[in-house]
Amino acid sequence: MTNSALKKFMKSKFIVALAAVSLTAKVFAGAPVETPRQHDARMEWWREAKFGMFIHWGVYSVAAGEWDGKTNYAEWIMESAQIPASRYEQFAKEFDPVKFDAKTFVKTAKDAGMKYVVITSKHHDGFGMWPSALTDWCIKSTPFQRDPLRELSDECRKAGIKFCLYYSIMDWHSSDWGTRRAWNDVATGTPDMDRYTDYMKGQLKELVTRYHPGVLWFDGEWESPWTHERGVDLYNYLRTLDPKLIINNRVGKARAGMEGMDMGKERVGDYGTPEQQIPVGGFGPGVDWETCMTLNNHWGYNKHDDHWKSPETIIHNLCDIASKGGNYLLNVGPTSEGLIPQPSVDRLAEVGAWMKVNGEAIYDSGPTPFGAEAGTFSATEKDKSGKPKFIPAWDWRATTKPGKIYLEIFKWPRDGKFEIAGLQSKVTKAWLLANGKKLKVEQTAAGVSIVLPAEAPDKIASVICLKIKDQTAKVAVQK
Ligand code: H79
Repeated sequence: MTNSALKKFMKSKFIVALAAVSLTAKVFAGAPVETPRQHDARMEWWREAKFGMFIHWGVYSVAAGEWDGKTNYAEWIMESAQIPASRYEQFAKEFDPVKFDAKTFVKTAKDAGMKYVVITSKHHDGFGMWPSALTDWCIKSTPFQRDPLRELSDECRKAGIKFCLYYSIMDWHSSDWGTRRAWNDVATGTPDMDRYTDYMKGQLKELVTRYHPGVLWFDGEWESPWTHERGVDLYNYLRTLDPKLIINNRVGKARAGMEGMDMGKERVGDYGTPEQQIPVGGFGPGVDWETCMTLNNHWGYNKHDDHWKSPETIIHNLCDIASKGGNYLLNVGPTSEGLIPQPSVDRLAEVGAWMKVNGEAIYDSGPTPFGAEAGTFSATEKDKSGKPKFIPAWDWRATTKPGKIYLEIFKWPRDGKFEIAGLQSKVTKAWLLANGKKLKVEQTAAGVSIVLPAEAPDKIASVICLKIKDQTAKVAVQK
């Protein structure tokens, strides 16, 4: 299987690399005292879950992304189109999502293989999707005399799905948010961030005590009225209200742009939040993060947006993210009638069919032992220059569990074998998740070669499970 040149190459160029460079240390500061074990216990369900549904739903869905002849709006429409708050308030009068059925939402998430749901309780427009005692700018002021958060949280609990809430710190409607828009014609007095923070705490207390969210997902923290100190104080307040709560990093100010990870010392919150992107190379072990992403090009409902991601893209993203140690929070934007758009439902159903067969490789998995980005080298084949043939990472991904490696193969090899150089742990068994079919493995010091059937069992991603003798895979990775 090997030749002496290859052996020499491996000796000189391979290094044992089990840990990637960590760009970001663990993210939490100013938290109520918690041992690492207690922290792991609190994060446990979230780390196992891997795949969740984001729901961007609010009165902006009435506009359906269109205003004054322009059609590229969604949940940012109030700001982007500079709609006077008094006019924007009319959307609430027209928000009557009578077709909303929480059971259907939860079924769509569950059938997709999702384990948690994060719904916007309040987006940047400040509108509350629950009957708040602290403001009329909420679901109380719509014809829809129901409580969607109550209904959804109840159904989630019944279905074993974790119910979680998004909450925007920035508020374009409030009189007290520190950077008041010129078109906020309903605001009065002078903005007062202390009063605003009290209001937020009051609303969040309502949300935590009524709906018991597993996660509070903050956003809109970047404007200057919000400070690190306020972030730490809010984090501590909420963890005191519910010690089990998980809170994302956007409660604080340390997020580095849309990469979503905290840089510098002033870290707050429990996990990083890359937005619309998958971090190159991941962050190595010990860093919790979640990529949030849209299914088309908008978060909130936009009736003109047909740029749907393919099931292939979504499944590959899910594998990619898991192989880098992250979670995938995938968004739907329901209509003002209360329906998840059918193209979203269709795609999620396809992902769910894949997860039903292959979910074992994703849930509760750890990152790849082979290095997140580079790919690997063939154990036997050479390229034109005589070097071991490079197998680029876009052809496959890997995830791990104690004593197991899962290979998610995107592009089925045409030569009937899949090869990984550098795997030093003894493979005792190999099989396809799709049909349980056992696969022949040849292993030498250079790596393994897995003999495959001619046809891929899954045209999007076929998963091979390798049982290995070590609990943690030993791998020599080419630098
Ligand atoms: O709720 C969805 C979007 O409406 C919201 N986040 C997702 C989950 C979102 N808010 N803003 N954006 C998306 C894009 C805004 C980016 C910027 Fe910035 C705000 C660019 C400059 C200020 C964030 C903070 C990136 C750099 C600093």
